[in-house]
Amino acid sequence: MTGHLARTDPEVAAMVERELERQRTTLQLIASENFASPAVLAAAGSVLTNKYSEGYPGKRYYGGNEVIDVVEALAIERAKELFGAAHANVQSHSGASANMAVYLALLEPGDRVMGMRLDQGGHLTHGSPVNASGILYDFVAYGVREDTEHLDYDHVRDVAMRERPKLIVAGATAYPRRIDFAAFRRIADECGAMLMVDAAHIMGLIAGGAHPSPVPHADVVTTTTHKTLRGPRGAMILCREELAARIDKAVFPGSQGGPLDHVVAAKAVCFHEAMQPEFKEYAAAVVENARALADALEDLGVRCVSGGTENHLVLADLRSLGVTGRDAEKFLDRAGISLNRNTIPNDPEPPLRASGVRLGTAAETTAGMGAAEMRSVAELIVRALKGGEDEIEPVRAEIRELTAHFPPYAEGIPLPQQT
Ligand code: DSN
Repeated sequence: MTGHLARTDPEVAAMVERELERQRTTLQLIASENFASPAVLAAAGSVLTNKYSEGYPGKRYYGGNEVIDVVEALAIERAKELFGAAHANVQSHSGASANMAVYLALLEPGDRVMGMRLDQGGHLTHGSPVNASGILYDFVAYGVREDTEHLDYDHVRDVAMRERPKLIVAGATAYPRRIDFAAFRRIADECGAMLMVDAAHIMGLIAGGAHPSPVPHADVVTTTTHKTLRGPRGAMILCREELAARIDKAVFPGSQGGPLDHVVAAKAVCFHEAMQPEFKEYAAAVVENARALADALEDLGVRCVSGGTENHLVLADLRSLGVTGRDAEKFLDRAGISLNRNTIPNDPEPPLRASGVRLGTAAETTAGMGAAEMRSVAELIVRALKGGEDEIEPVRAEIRELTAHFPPYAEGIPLPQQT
């Protein structure tokens, strides 16, 4: 080990190496994760981390921002171009911060907001009672149909007309179907609400044309940049021009201090990558792989919530295998398969146990896996869950073999010993 990190702090350098090894030799099926490109990692690990730049391009509270101004303006222009948005704020540190900034911009404490039920796919920041969103605002929820497990837009409309929210939040963390943003817009208009779309999970699919865009329909769109969009860990907010000043003010000084300029630069790189023709192929392959994974699981007797998928994720109902989501998550971790437990709609189990697991294809598609590998993945998962302890080691060995053919960062990566 000869690089700076290895020389200065071999302990941390070893951890970075160990995590890279884990990512290379186990299956990454967590639906909110991906492998950011070496270019994104390089920008995120750059000297831009040294700068303070509270404010916005041309209006900073610190000197020396002539380069940072150009970087942030470039990220903003690319975000607007990529998604056809009137305004972009690229400073949000995370999806949760982005959502809270939007609420700060558009709502007064106590205002009524409508979001998707958390146990049916909504996010913590869509009104969970233990999150600031649920503490500060009066959230009411809509859900999926009991029979189809698809969003029921008549039900969404009924709740909206009854509750008259000031803001409707569309978007989810565990919903395998396309979302009809035009329907949400019609409902918002009818009940006099604004519409915010939390597109964090599907933003890469939108960028690549594999999911319809919410941008023409929503007043505000929030997203993380590290899920299907495959950028650095972070977030951004897109909005109509009329809301631009309110949104910017709610991010800084409303809820954040200095932006993470190295991450803003990495977001610019990720937008550039998402504009390339290959990204369209990538987004289509992510959806195709999720469909192949769902089909294979169903063939093996595992029910997929809503009957399958139209995006990057699959929600598998494990009750036919007699295992809870929690036990499956722990067990599969030991077999080299990384995913997370998840409630299924109307789950008989509490969230900590849950009846299902959520699987996503964004990361392993980046690594190069295709539909044939997804079938193998489904077989290995079912084999491990049915076989118990005896199957852990054999499945682990097969995962090692499979991932050896699809290593992330095959093209090289700045390792601690090199930088
Ligand atoms: N934790 C993210 C996810 O896994 O979907 C959402 O914040």
